Amino acid sequence: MAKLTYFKGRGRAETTRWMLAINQISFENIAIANKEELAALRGSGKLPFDQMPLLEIDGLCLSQSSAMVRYLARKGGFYGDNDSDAWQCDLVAGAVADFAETALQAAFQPTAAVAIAGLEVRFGKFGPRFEARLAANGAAVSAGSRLSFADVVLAEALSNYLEWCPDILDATPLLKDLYGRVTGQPGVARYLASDLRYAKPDDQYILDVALVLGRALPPHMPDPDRFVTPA
Ligand SMILES: N[C@@H](CCC(=O)N[C@@H](CS)C(=O)NCC(=O)O)C(=O)O
Repeated sequence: MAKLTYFKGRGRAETTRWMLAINQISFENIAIANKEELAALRGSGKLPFDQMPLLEIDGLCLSQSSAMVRYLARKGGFYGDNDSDAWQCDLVAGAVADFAETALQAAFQPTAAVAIAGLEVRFGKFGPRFEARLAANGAAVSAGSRLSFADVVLAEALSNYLEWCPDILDATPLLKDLYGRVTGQPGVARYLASDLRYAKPDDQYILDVALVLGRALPPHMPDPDRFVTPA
């Protein structure tokens, strides 16, 4: 069974979870809960850049979420059929990474209204372009001629946007349809309904991350430096 080590939440591990899910690869979440556990993990030599997430699979220790996603894409045949398809997958996945960052940061905003406003602006930039790409491609997928990891990471990003802005896909029907098809894939549907899927990030998640990394909390939270380790 694969092992995915990260905080107790979605964050930068979530695209890998969706790729494990679509590949129907069983995995367990290992949640690092404090500085001591992170220090031990770093001491194990499994993190080449001292960063999480870590994916242990096929006897390998994989780091960098984008590399994990691509490893799983190659493994499951989700990287298109030729170099041109693969380039398209990378193009879309690169745009998705930019688009997804706003959703990753949403829970760290001072209020829900600020988070939602930021997501709406970001969707206004990228949503119509993803929609246009689906229309132009004609294959109901964002890259190449069949479902790829680009569609999976796009749907993962959209799942976060939808939690904050439930109507956000109403004006982009092709994107909405793609979202439904990815989340309807058997492995993904099973994952989303399982205990492996963490809830939408909340203040507790932000506290967990700051505690583990010894970092400051967002400035709007009480006593923002409470976990910062003096140099
Ligand atoms: N590009 C990396 C970013 C990894 C990253 O920044 N991880 C954070 C947690 S979300 C971390 O481990 N930070 C501690 C550090 O950078 O030393 C990825 O996507 O895997």
